[in-house]
Amino acid sequence: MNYRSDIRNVVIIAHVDHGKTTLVDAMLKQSRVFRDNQKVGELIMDQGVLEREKGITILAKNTAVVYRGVKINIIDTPGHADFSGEVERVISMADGCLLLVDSIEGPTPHTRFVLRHALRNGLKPIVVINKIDRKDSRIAEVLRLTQDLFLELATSADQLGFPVLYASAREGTAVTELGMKGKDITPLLECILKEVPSPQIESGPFQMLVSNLDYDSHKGKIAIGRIWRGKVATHDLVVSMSADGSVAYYEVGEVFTYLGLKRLKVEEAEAGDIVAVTGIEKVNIGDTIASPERPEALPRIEVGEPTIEMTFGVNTSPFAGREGRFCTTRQLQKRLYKELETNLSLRVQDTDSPDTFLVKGRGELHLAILIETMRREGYEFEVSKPEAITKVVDGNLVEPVEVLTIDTKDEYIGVLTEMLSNRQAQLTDMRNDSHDNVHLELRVPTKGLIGFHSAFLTATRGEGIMNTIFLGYEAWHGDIASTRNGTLVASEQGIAVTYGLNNAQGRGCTFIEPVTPVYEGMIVGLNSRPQDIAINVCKEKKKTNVRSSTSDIAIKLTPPMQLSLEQAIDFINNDELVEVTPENIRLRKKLLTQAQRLRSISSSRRSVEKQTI
Ligand SMILES: Nc1nc2c(ncn2[C@@H]2O[C@H](COP(=O)(O)OP(=O)(O)OP(=O)(O)O)[C@@H](O)[C@H]2O)c(=O)[nH]1
Ligand SMILES: [Mg+2]
Repeated sequence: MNYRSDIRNVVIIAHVDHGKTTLVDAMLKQSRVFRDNQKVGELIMDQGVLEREKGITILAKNTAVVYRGVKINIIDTPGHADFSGEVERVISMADGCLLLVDSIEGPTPHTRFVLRHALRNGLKPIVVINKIDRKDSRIAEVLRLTQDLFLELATSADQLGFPVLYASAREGTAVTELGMKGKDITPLLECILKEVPSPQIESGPFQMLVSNLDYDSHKGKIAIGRIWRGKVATHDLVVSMSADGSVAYYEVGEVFTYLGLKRLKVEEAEAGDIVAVTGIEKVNIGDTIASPERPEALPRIEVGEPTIEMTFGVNTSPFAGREGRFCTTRQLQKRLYKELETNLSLRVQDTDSPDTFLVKGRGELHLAILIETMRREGYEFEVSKPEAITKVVDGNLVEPVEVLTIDTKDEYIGVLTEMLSNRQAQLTDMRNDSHDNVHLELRVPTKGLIGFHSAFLTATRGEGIMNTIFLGYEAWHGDIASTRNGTLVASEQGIAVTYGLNNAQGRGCTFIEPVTPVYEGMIVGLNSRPQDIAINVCKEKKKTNVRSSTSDIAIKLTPPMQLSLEQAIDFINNDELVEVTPENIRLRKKLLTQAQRLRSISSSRRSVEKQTI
């Protein structure tokens, strides 16, 4: 075995918002990979439109900096639990990891999840306590908690001797001892050079594991991954080995390595490096590309199972086809199956209905991002309420369970406890500090978390942070009754008017503005009572000869509650759908006419009565 001392491969892992992408900014800026006058801003690696809008990383990405003649390949990962499949996808490219821990929040259940994964993959860890510039930081305590986490998770004694750095990613500084004045990020780069093992390489015929894919309109598919053995050069003949054991021959087009935000075209690249190659038309993540001399497949990338599912169907609303560019079953099916090529923790299945597909993901945000991406691409479709994926193990029904952590103010404990007990949550830990802050940890079945996020934000008036992480499967805890009120349902197709909406506001709150086109069965508001009621929001005031008083003319409507896509998905019940188009997000009943809905209620009642007889 040989080592390449001119390369280091590191992955940055942490809980959401602990500062991974900001730390990459600091390394990129210090390595002067930008022109002096280039405006790069912040969170440079978060280039996706949704990443920018939401301020979170969604996809893991590669970059590289050169420090003292050594190329450091850096992989930035998302910290949100819904995207943990991304961490699993890229971790095998690295030899070391930077575990970031926020100096206030400390290690979280997600920090435990990513660290466990990194240690199991044999990565050499470096701990970076970040945000030390924050006044309320509690560095000593956070370090102790991180050490405890290592004691719990280390698989060998040498993993316990991890180096610790203290950083302010935002200021671009890191120090090795607390109290030292930070100047730049050099101590971190030095530490990476010293602590992260040089990549081990095997000489022999070329072999690389594909960990990511990209597309280019001219170059076609681009396979990205680490070379484990040998070299690859332009025009080399290679074989690609897929999951079903099939083998295809290709000629390599171009070979690229990383530097800063660019890919550099190179004539050849060698084992230990992370490269992007073109010319391999049919390749998927997890496939091995190798020399035909020794076509041996590397172990495939394993990612955890999805926990929730929902249906994606062709839009069946009366407004179908009006706003989308891609509306047919074939287009929807093709797009969903294409997503599987890069979105490793997603699953798509056909259903009994040819127009509907079952899509499974790691959480509501995972699926919501897919929906939002598709709608921006011009797709129009309808989705159902997400549901937890249950399984039968040894004849017993089991369901996914998650750890929920909440940080909020003391005053919300009462309301949260009530909400959570209705959702079958069990409190496992509760800690207060001297400033009326409370930290709660609970075990909750995934089904109890569906729709919880919006309710949580409302209950805590935005003064709370919640995070969840998958724990495992447990015996079915029983059904949860919906606690949501009924809806206000449009009884006729037409254009909503102020008078009609004002009537609706007498019953509850509304979701739409005047002049919004509506159809029969569309949900236009939330009733203040448990039942659904049909209401004609297109109804105009009767014109009479009697002159109306001014108060009659100037009806003042309360501004509507406008639901975002995620809130809409959170909101609906099993008998409802969200209609998604590039222009609108509408909520609707599955059964559009009131007669159909009444018939369905009475038939379900009859079946309950039959069972009780
Ligand atoms: N005060 C302070 N804020 C920081 C520091 N590092 C990051 N932040 C802020 O923390 C927030 C989250 O930073 P990100 O770099 O996006 O965090 P992340 O870990 O990449 O988040 P995800 O990719 O979504 O998991 C941003 O508002 C940063 O400006 C720091 O050292 N000090
Ligand atoms: Mg990030």
